[in-house]
Amino acid sequence: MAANSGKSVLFVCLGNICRSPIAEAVFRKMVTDAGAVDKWRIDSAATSTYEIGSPPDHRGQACMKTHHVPMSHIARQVTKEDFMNYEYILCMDDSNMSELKRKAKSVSNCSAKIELLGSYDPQKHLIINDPYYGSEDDFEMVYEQCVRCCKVFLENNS
Ligand code: 6LJ
Repeated sequence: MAANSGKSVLFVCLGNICRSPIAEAVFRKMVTDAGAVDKWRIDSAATSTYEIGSPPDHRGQACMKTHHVPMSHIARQVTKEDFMNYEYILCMDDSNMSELKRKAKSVSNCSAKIELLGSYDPQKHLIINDPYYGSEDDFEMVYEQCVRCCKVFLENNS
C-alpha cells in the first residue's frame, strides 16, 4: 500500500463553516503530531447548501489561531460518493444525523459508518451544538469537545 492505508473520516455539520472544519483541523493536527497523517484521508462537508464556497466562520478561525491549530477549508456539501468513499462520517447533532441517514438511503452501496462525533466524548457530552448564532465561548466549547472526541476516535483507530 502506498501513502494511504485506508483510514478515512469525513466530519459533517449543517453549513461546514463552524463545527466540522474545526473538527477536521483538530483531528488533522492530532494525526500529524502522532506521525500518522499519511495513513488518513480527512475532510469535512455540509448537509446543506447554505455556505458552499465559504471559508470557516471568523470566530472559529480566531479560536483555532488561539490554539495554534492550522485550519484551511472551503465549504462543500456531502456527495453520494462520500457515503461510499469514507469509512466514517462523524456528525455533530441529531439533525445532521437524520439528514445524513436520509441522504444515505439514496446511495445503493453506503459503506460509511455514520456516527455522532460526541459519542466518543469521555465526558459524555453527546451533542456538539451549532454555534452560528452563539458567542466566542460557544466556539471554544466546540473546540474543546472536538479535542476530547477526536483523541478517543484516534486512539480507537490506531
Ligand atoms: C435557507 C434558510 C436558512 C442555524 C447557518 C444556522 C443558520 C448555520 C445558518 C450554520 C452554518 C437559506 C439559508 C438555521 C452556516 C449557516 C442562516 C440561515 C441560512 C439555524 C437554526 C438554528 C441555529 C443555527 N437555519 N445560516 N438560511 N446555522
